[in-house]
Amino acid sequence: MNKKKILFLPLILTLTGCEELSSTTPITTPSTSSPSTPILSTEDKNDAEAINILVGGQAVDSIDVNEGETVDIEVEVLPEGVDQDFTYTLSDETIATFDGTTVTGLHYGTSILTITSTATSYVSKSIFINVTEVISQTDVGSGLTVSDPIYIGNEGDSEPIEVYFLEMQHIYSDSIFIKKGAVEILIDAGYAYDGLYISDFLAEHMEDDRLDMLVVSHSDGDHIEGLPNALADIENISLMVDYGGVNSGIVGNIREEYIAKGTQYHSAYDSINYLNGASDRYYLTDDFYVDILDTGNYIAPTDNNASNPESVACIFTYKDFKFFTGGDLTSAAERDLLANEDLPEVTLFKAHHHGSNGSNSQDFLDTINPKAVGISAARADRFGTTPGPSTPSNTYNLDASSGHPYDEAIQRIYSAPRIKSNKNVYWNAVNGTMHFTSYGTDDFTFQGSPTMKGYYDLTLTGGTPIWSDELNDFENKVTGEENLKFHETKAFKFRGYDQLIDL
Ligand SMILES: [Ca+2]
Repeated sequence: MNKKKILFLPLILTLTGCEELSSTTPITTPSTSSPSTPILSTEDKNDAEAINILVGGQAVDSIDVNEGETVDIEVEVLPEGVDQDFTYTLSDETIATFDGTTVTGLHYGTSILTITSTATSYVSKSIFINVTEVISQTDVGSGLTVSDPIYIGNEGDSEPIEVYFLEMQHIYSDSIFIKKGAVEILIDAGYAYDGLYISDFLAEHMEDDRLDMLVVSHSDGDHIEGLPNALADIENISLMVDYGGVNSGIVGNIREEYIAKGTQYHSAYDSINYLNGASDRYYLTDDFYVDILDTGNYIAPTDNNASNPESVACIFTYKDFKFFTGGDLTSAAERDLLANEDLPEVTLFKAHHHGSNGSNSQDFLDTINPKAVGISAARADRFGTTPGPSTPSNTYNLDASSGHPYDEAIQRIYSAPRIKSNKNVYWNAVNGTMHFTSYGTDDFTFQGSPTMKGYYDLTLTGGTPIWSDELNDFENKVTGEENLKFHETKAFKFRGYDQLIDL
């Protein structure tokens, strides 16, 4: 039994907005499980030397409380046996309130509670009250207006937006995952084998079991074949937007399966033409939305399959952060976009078509003037189209004689105004799965991960791949370079980029 005297306040309110009471007026302590205010001998009054704030009998320096929940506190006076009156202040009443015995969490943040002896002002104690937000979805809206977003509830007001470029197993395939708290979006899903990894990734990274939006950019296999595997454990999807056309193949099956479970579905064609209840803007939350952009190329409802120029182009906006992603759009489609849309500058751009030379035109890049570019390409891939072990004879693509990203496209990306100065170019082959984070500014932080596959740098061995029995791989393999910018790694030497690009 703790021999120290525990006082269940009287406290004297000094809170702004509260009625101030005279120093001789103790507040009646609400009677809960606490004992009533103890009567102490008056000769000990004003002799307090220190106080502690207790939760569950333990002195604390901070309290963690969820929004809407309460914590009871007590004040311990030292030395024991002293009667005392107190005042208290809270640094932010919008975050938490205190009624003399109970702290109530109101809103995410930290407030400081200070309790001070009325008789001896230097006898005081301050603690942090940390209020944790409660993430919960109460409903699914239409997404058509700011007041009826797809995610209704608190998705995590304090959470940043995060954009992941997932490292794919195949040389060129594509999958992007976006999350803002419990609002989660998947864009494309690579090849079938990639879908298995994506499924594991979703299980690890999703806050809940509802995918809030699925975007399918176009019908090429390296963007859609992984969908069934990727979505295998996803029960619900709130909104699906894709390239449109008739229901057929993998994507047609996905549409039918999820529409039957209540998914709101719109094609890109319907979205820019406001048909069948669609809109060119969908609100995920009240301050996070996606605009479907008019490329002029979206396939009609009667068409089948969408190729590169018919990819869905969209910009995700969270406050001042903008992410442009447009599948495999070609330079011609980029020109159409420039003609049809007044494009803003963006924070992050997914290089079109894995950094292809037939995409990523200079006018387009200069207009959207990205602060960072991510290149979704796994180069170099020893596997070709089927993942498997390295063999001395499987030098697929080690010579880098063709493909993505392409030298001249890289040069154009590095010529875009902001990239020219900041050189924020990232590439799965070097950076593994790439993770961009922003708290709603036109800025980001970047984190790479060790590449699952590594890449192969022929400059390490004089331009010729050399097999190592000891490594059971090529000596040219480069792995584990974490969190490094493209230009800070050996990646650019892979194809002589150090000579091509004025770094
Ligand atoms: Ca969700």
